[in-house]
Amino acid sequence: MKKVVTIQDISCFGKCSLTVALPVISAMGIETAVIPTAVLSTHTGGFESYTFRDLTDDIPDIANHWKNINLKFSAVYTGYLGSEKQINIVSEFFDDFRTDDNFIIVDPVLGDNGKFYAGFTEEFAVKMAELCSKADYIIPNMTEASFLLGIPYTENYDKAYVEDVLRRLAGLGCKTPVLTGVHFDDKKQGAAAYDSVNDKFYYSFNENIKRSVHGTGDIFASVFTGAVTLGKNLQQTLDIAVNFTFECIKATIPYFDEMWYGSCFELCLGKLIEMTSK
Ligand code: PXL
Repeated sequence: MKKVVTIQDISCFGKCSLTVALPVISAMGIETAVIPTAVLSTHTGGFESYTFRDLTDDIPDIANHWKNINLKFSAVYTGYLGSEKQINIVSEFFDDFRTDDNFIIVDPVLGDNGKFYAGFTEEFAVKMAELCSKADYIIPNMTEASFLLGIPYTENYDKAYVEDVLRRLAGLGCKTPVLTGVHFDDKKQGAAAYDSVNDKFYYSFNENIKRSVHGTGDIFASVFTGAVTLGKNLQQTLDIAVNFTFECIKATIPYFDEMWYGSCFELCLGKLIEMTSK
């Protein structure tokens, strides 16, 4: 059985990071080990006075135990990381758990809509860019790509701009950068990827539901990780991740007011199993 490890926070309420990655990757038939980087009472997007317990110091002990019992993973997938120290430790984890045939996937969680999430800074983005250099796949949105590259954020772009950003992201050292939330008009939204080894671009789009739903970046990255782990090719992987993310946003439409903090992804897990087994 395929096994992945995902390293990110657990926001106890709010449907993102581990409360998304664990059910989503498991539904794809993949054993999912976790390393929680922090425990928060909620995510930081719109809630106030949330608690934050940092678990950075636990990570090396967990890694050492796993080295002693010789655990191996088909993929190592990181999401929200809470401090520069944590990035250093995760970087060492990559060195310890990289094998000849596994993948490292970094979702460089930094922000959205041109702004950093609470607590992140330009210095932190520089550190995250260093971590990206060790990854096979990175999965930023346009905001995160701009912070990683130190370029201005724009919502008015064309295909040439997207491809230039993807080439620059590959220049950080990662083989296959993937940009999420890509749209060239009001009708379609999706993702673009650049296979820098073969110098080829890939795109996948679905209908654009013009509403930003919290946690959809984590849904996309989790499904992407699962599909790559199952051996899907880059086009299939993009299609499954884009289509499932779309399904989750669509399923949330009747609940938008009640669900301002997340998506109704649970209602779509059956569809994910169907998409995965095709
Ligand atoms: O969805 C990304 C994410 C993960 N973890 C925490 C967050 C966010 C985004 O706001 O606050 C704690």
